[in-house]
Amino acid sequence: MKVPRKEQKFLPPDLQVLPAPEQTEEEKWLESLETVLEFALKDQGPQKTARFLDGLTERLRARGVDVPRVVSTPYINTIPAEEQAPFPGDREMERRLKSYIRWNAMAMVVNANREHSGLGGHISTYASSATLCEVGFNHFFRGRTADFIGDMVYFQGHAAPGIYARAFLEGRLEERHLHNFRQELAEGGGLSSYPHPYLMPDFWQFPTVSMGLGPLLSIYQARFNRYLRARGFINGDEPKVWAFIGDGESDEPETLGSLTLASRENLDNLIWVVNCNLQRLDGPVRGNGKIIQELEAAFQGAGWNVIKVIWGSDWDKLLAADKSGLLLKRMEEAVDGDYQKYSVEPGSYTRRHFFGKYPELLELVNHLTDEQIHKLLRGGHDSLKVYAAYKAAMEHKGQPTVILAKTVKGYGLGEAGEGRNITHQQKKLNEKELREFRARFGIPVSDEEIAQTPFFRPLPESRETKYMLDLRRKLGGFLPQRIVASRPLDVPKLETFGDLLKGTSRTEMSTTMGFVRLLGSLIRNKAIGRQIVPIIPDEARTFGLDALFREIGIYSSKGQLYEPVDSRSLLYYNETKDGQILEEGITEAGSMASFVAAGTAYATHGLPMVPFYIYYSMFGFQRIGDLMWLAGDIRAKGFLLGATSGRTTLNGEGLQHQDGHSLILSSAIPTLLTYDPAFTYELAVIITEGLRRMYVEGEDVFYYLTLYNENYEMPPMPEGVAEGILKGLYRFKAGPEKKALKAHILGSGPIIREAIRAQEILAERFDVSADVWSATSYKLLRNDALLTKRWNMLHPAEPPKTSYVETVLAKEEGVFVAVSDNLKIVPDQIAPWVPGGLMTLGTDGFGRSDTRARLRRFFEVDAESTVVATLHALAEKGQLDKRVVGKAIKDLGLDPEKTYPQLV
Ligand SMILES: Cc1ncc(C[n+]2csc(CCOP(=O)(O)OP(=O)(O)O)c2C)c(N)n1
Ligand SMILES: [Mg+2]
Repeated sequence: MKVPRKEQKFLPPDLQVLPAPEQTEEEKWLESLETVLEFALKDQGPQKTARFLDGLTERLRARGVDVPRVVSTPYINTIPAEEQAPFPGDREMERRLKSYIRWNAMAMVVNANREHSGLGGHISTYASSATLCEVGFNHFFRGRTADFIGDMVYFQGHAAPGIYARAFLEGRLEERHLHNFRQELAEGGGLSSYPHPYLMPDFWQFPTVSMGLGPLLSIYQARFNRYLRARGFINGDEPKVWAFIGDGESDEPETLGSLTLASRENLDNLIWVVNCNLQRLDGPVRGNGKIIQELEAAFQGAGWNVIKVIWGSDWDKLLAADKSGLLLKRMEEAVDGDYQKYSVEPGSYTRRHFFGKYPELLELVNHLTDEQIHKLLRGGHDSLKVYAAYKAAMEHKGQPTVILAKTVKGYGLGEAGEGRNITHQQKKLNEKELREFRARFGIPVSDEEIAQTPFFRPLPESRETKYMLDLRRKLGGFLPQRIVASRPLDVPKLETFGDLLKGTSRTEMSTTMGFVRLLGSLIRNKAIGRQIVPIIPDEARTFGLDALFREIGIYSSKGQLYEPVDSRSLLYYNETKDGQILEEGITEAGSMASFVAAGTAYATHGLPMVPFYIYYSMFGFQRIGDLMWLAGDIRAKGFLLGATSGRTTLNGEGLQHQDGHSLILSSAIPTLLTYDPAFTYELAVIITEGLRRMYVEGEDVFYYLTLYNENYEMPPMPEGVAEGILKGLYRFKAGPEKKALKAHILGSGPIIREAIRAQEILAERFDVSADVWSATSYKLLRNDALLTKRWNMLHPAEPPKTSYVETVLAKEEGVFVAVSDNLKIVPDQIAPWVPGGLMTLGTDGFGRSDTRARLRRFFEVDAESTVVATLHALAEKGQLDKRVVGKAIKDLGLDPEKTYPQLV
């Protein structure tokens, strides 16, 4: 350790090497290196010097010298001015067009909120990203043509006004649309607040506004594009996937969580643009630091190509003129909070506080007025810099690229919000602010009109419009645009799954095993087998899907570079370049992103792919519910399979694993059909119908099925139950005739077997005939009942209709009891339509690890508890003496004083 002499006195005596008057060898070396450095700085400037040093470090490393890795580079543009690709466009024309778009984007929000305060919307985000978007639109984003699928662009969700404003200039939207921004229920419809394919299915492709989901999806989309290519589904020009992301958004774990997948997979078809306006909603993203440097380190470490676009062209001259290196030093010293301040204060402030720190720097800007200093552009507002960065990103090979572009939030809003902490939520501009905006961007709106904030669009025959449309034409057409043109699939008929329909007679099987067989059969199906995309987050062995490893292979862009340890076994871990399985590792979010990419391939690629995503049901809606909600919005198709479901059926894993509520969470997604099947034939019926509805009829729905791991004998499919299975309820096993009392027990999943056992006890010991029903979907029963009820209310003069559940149960006598391995609220969804009400048993409360039998007694969903509940329901109706219930509790061994797991 070399310690400067003046600090040595703080060292313990044995480490002090006093005196050392002579120059050491090391000091001599340093001195000569400094001479070289000084020469380089003077002659070549700081940027080049920094690169020389980088080069030198690389050479040292190549010779085996252990130079510590640097994860961030100097706070300047990655592409030096002299290496910048020339800008091919008409700058003045593009500036004008961009100004009109800025104006209209602002006007949309201001108008909406003037008429209806509280509608909201964002001005300042697009104001900061206009150049980033426009350079892309004019020069890079390729539209869909007959032989090119088009680039896939994820726009920052709350920059939507800018995207609408551009579509308006292009003639794709009219004034009335812009007037109805955020007023979708207005006459003639309106524009959705954010990108929502569900609401604007011909326009938006990718929902993004839930922070972090867009970035995550874009990585998996780029990877899925490669998967389709590797499997021979697509060829020709490769689309680029672009994602525009906020710097604040980078705080979301979903944003940065999958970066290494993109580099590992060499996704050079992926370009991220992080709009580093240094602010999020409340204030600065990293006031005390530098978000660009922090992100550079993260991306660099994750193996991405990083291009920083920090300074606009005006700074090139200053950097070149600064031979002292002090400008770079000052740039590095100032924290983001300072830079935010410079964007708010006048140029005189920046002169004094930024340049003024070192007298040499003051000289550097002597020739500039305060106004000119204030207007020194940040890189993300300079089309030349942005163009050069995009071009370099397009050409970069072997890695994904991130462009970190420094901008000003609310750029152009002046006192109405530019760089201010309140800018994110600024929705109103007063007349003075509007006039300033107009002047700054040269908007041809008259004094009389300005207070009305009219939209402005150059005439179709104007040079501006022609210029803009011409560029789009050359790039293949408009964007964003969602086009669905995929062929229907030749889906299998139910008989194909004969094995699952005829039952297992004496051998035992779980619904999970049944599903694995069904999936195997689908994969082997000649017509659609190749279209099936099995997705698993590291649980294939848990669910018994490992047999597929060898059969269809695990997708890996690298193939298998090693000999797997189990290569001699039949089911070895088989990674191949054209593998069909997406084995995602331990990432439910990543797996769901793959589901979305595969489930939307019918639109993004015109290819009907069928994802089956199978996972631990507890780590689905509970963990990544927002992504599943998005799957509905983006109109993804496919099957979600929540395996190891049931709070008592998955028994040993305990509290964190045992799911009894995914059916409730999933019920909230409007286009998701949820099912809780008990038997393998039910699975076959539901999946066959799902394939038909989604891939033949083209319905934009998707499916959630719970799967359980309890083995039991699977009965053969009874006659005539298909409709009931699909609608949510059918009689599975009628009770014996000639009993004194009548009851009905609705069971689902494996708990139906407790219902069957209860049926036997009730008949044998209590003279009650109970029918057992299989309730496959309470959600669908309820929705149908709700719709019927509403129709009846609104059509008082017409004969009332009856819902399916009412029709089926109307003729039945006796009491109704429901039991399942889920929260009581799951069956309770249909209670209002059950004649005489519903007595429900369920698994409310935190799970425990124990045997199934003990757990079922604990949660009171076993046969004995079901018997008592049925007798209680009969007693409540006055059909049975309550003392019989008391005796049953005792005889069946139930403890009336035990606490119930649900505590509050
Ligand atoms: C998951 C999620 N959390 C919170 C929000 C609310 N929200 C919308 S924009 C925003 C700030 C975004 O800041 P940044 O990502 O830096 O984007 P900028 O507007 O600065 O470009 C927040 C918190 C959201 N849309 N999604
Ligand atoms: Mg921001």
